[in-house]
Amino acid sequence: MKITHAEVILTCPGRNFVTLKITTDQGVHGLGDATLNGRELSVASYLKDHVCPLLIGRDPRRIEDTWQYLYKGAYWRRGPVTMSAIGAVDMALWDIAGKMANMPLYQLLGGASREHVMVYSHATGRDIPETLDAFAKYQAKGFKAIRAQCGVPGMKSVYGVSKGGAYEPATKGWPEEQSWSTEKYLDFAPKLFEAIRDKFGFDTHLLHDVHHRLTPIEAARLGKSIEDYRLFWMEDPTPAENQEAFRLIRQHTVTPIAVGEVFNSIWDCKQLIEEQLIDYIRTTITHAGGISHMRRIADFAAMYQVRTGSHGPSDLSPVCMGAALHFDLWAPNFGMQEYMGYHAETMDVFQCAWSFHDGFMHPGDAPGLGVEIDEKLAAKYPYEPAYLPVARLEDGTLWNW
Ligand code: CS2
Ligand code: MG
Repeated sequence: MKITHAEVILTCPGRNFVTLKITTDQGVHGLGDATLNGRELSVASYLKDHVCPLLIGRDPRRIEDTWQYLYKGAYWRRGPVTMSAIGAVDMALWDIAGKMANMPLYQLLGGASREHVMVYSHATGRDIPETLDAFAKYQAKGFKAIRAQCGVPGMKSVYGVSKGGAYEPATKGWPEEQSWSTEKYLDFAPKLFEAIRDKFGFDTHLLHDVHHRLTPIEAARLGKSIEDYRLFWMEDPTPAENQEAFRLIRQHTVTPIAVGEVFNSIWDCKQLIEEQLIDYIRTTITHAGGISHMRRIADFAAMYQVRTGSHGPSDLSPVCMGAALHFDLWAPNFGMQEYMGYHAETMDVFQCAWSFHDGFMHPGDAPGLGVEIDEKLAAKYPYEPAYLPVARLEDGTLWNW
């Protein structure tokens, strides 16, 4: 069996997505998501110019060997562009393997470890009453876990708060400039969680994303000050390039920590996991080298009782979401899956076998990933340049967005 075609599909049905389609001489094809928000064209070029030509003629069943070939064979290892490209190839080859075996991916991985996958979505508001309303709406939809983000008094714009409609961080054109005040945020955040617990009690899991904004000692202070509200997790409390920094946070608080949406490999989370400095690892199928590499991360994490909590924003395509749900259903140490949802146009372009019911998702039983793309419709939505915002402190210093 041989790979005969590998092509990249760029489309913008509501937002940009990069999809890899690999076809075999037996007419079976597989899809992989290669979307890297704000840097889509780099991954598309990496695939088109450097990876697709190498795939032609290879045996699609040699998934592991292809992974090693692309990782070790590039000489230049890791990084979001390389690992997203490898991730897309890996996903597409698993999709082909599932279709050839006539089995859904989760069965190939070893079968379901649970009935379905708990997912969380985002309740956001410009102030506390609006966030409480949004929280109630997600509860009414059946969600058992909800992330809460809220505008902060005195700050013009805050991460995670939409300007109306579904939250979408990227904007068309040049990066938007936002401002940030740690003092105002730290003062306000506990009040948000207090209001949520007062109104809704403790039955729904409560999550929150700090989005890399604090220093380690500030993160420790936040974690300590919100312990009574028993968050499911506090996400990305401080940038994680320096993994040791999390020791300091751990010394001060028992608020659980989730990190890793910007990581690309097992090496990025090695110390965080080995020293049990986090509770949930948020790497994703697309950005962390596909199903083959994510399985390594999950198994490694399991040794230290760290569970998975994969990133699932609307800027990863439904192909990644499909792959993630198969993975989550299998992973023995699954913890939680993010599911932000998609624009209606996106769901017209991608046909998905997955389902949502009462706060849980299931990948479905279609062979492979269970996600297909309508290429004709995709062609009607050409790529549009869009970027994530940048954040500055109130004095103009560039900060972590
Ligand atoms: C986020 C994302 O989902 C999350 O937890 O941190 O919204 C993130 O900002 C985007 O995926 C960036 O592209
Ligand atoms: Mg996040």
